[in-house]
Amino acid sequence: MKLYINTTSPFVRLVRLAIAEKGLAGRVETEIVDPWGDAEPFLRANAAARVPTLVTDDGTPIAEALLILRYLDAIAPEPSVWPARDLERTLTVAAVALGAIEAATSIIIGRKSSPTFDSDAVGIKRHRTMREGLRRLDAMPPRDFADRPDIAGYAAVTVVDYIGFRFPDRDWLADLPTLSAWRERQQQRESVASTQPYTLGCGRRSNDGGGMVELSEDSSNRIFSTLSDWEDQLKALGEDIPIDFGGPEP
Ligand SMILES: N[C@@H](CCC(=O)N[C@@H](CS)C(=O)NCC(=O)O)C(=O)O
Repeated sequence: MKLYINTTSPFVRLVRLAIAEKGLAGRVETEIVDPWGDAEPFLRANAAARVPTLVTDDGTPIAEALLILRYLDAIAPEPSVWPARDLERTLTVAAVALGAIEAATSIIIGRKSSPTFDSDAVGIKRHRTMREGLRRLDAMPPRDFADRPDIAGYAAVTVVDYIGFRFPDRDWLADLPTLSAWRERQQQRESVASTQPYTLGCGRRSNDGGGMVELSEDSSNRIFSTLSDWEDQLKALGEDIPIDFGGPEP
């Protein structure tokens, strides 16, 4: 399978968390793309040209994070993304976190067309959604990954890290001790530690002008976990053309 990703997207992270927890990493080749670059194979796989996009082993494209998660549950049922036990609570918590993820990315994307997006009516509502979402997660945290990795935990860890990463002007968890402690406890989990968002990298643009980054054969078979991991792979390529993945894409 091929998964089109970037290194920052919270929607990509939801999928990468499930891939790691389900032990599927060895079956998924990842390719970093610029979602605004319209690289041909990526655009062919997803008319919306958004990450994540999965292409299955038989070439079937599947876009949208939640639909990809549905597929991953079908091919690797355990641990289930949405286990039957306590399903209602799991979905409630996940919905709060997913709402805040949507709000955060809509601000980052909104800034591309309107520099005043944050202070416009929609931006103000999105900021409230982030604040209120985190407050509700503090009141109703998910299970620890060690207990059960599911959609609630995936979405909560993703939103906490993404908001801290993209909106670093304040300490979002300062008044949220329960959520802060919950996040801290997940840090040792391999899937969590290895999927944190990061920006900036160096690589080699492919010649088709589509914005793809060429990676060595063996490095393209894995998910990059940290910036230094990414840099190590690029050093091995011997290429040094800066490519900024930390630009406006969420
Ligand atoms: N609903 C989609 C959202 C995906 C999404 O918005 N991805 C962003 C990166 S976080 C993207 O590719 N944006 C490019 C664009 O909006 O054209 C999902 O769940 O997968």
